[in-house]
Order: sequence, then C-alpha cells, then structure tokens
Amino acid sequence: MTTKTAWITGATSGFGAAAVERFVAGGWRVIASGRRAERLQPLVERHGAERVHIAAFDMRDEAALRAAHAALPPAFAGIDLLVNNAGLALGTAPAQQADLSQWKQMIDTNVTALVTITHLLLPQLIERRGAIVNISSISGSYAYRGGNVYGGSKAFVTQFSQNLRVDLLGTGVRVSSIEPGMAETEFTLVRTGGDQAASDQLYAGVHPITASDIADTIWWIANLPPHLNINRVEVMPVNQSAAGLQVHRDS
Ligand code: NDP
Ligand code: 8X3
Repeated sequence: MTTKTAWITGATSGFGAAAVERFVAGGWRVIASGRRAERLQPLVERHGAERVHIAAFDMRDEAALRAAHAALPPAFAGIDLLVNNAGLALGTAPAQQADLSQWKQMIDTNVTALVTITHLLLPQLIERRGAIVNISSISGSYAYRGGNVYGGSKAFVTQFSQNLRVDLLGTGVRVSSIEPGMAETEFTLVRTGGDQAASDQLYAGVHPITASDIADTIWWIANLPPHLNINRVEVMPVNQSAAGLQVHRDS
C-alpha cells in the first residue's frame, strides 16, 4: 500500500498535535506546521525525518507558507490530505467592548490563512483525489455571548467547506467540516491571554472533548472508503447543549 501524506496545520498543540500522533501511528507521513518550532522539533526526533516533516511559520504570512510548500522534501511533496486546523479565538468580550486587532487576527488566521493554503494545495489534491478536513466549530452554528467574530469566522469555515464540496464534485476530492463544542486544549488559555484558572473553571465537571477524540474523528473521516464523504460532523460533550433564545425587556 502506498504511504499517504497529510499536512496538519496547528500541530504544536491540541487537536493538531494529537492528529499528528494518530496519523503517524496509522502509517501516514505528516507535514506538521505551527509557529512554535520548539514544539515541532521533538516530532522529528520521536518519529524520524522520513515520517514527519516540520514547518515552523505563521500561517498569516503567505510568503512563508509558499516557501514552506516549495521546500517540501520530495517524499512529502504529494499531499493527500489537508487538515485545516490552525486557528484561535481571542477574547470573550461582547462586540461593543472587543479589541479590533483581536478580531483581525482571528479573521487573518481562521479565514484568510485557511483559504490561502487550501487554494495553494487544491491542484495537487485534485490530482491525487485527496481530501480536506476543515476544523470549524459549533460557534459557527450557535450564537453565544462573546462569540462575535470567532463564531463568524467558523461559520465561514463551515460554509466554505460545503461550497468546496459543490465546486469539487466530480474531482474525487472529499471535503469535511468538523464542528466541535467544548474541548480542553490550549484553546481557552489562548482565548483568555493565558488565564489557566479561567480555563480550568470552564471545563470543570464538563468532561469536555479531548484532543484525541477529535484526532480520532479526523482519522475516521480520512480513512473511509473513497466513495464516502462526511459533509459535517457536529460533536459536543454530553454535558454541553444549545441554550435557546434570550429576551431583554425594557423597564
Ligand atoms: P490550541 O490552542 O491547542 O491549538 C491551536 C493551534 O493553532 C496551535 O498549534 C497553534 O500553533 C496554531 N495556530 C494558531 N495561530 C496560528 C498561526 N498564526 N500560524 C500558525 N499556527 C497557528 O487549540 P485547539 O487544538 O483547540 O484548536 C484547534 C482548532 O480547533 C482551532 O481552529 C479552533 O478554533 C478549533 N476548535 C477548538 C475547540 C475547542 O474547544 N478547543 C472547539 C471547536 C473548534 P502555534 O501557536 O504554535 O502557532
Ligand atoms: C470552540 C468551541 O463552544 O468554545 O470553538 O466556541 S466554543
């Protein structure tokens, strides 16, 4: 059987780091990218340069992305799967108190960088009848206080995934959107600017989704028979649900 290659973005922590382990254990080659080089380097030491190729750069830097792509060693140059996982939420404030630079960073990362790498890899994904797994979020479907631009960026990811499906019909390329709810990774640490207590409090008693739960979901989608496409997967902890509508009454 030919060894397949996956490019997993956001491989330095959380879902991406767990997905690297899952795909390497399953016999795939993995291109692991993220900004924190010190977290990528051990992957090569652990798995070997023939199994993992690392690329440390900021996804918002298009020139760096193109350079990383151009520098792929021949064994990693044919990509069968793109896991668009790199992303973040910044802030929990309501829109009227939000920081515009945080909004722009979320859009630049979750939307602009995601479409840029997708556009870059589409020709070879079509040539290889490959697959794209986009990590969206329930925040793209359910509005919540403070979700504003983060939720908007993930609604984009969900809809972009479905629109890609339409355009790619007949090419054999599969496109999926995974929409997780509360998952305990570094997500809330990043969102709160490093507030470990806030992160611990958010997940306490929830039995949240784990990074390896999502890695297993990506693995399942990527290894289904080629005639099957999982369009969307919405996954929550049992202890999380949608909350319904709210009403404000003027006094
Ligand atoms: P983590 O914070 O643990 O991981 C985020 C990853 O994204 C890191 O590897 C980080 O790498 C990378 N990343 C962020 N910004 C950039 C950038 N500018 N350039 C390159 N890489 C970047 O969070 P999760 O694993 O939870 O998040 C992964 C994805 O899952 C995100 O898209 C998130 O929105 C989504 N998600 C998370 C949920 C949750 O509750 N945890 C639920 C639903 C969706 P580095 O900092 O080294 O660059
Ligand atoms: C992360 C899930 O519910 O914290 O995308 O927004 S949630």
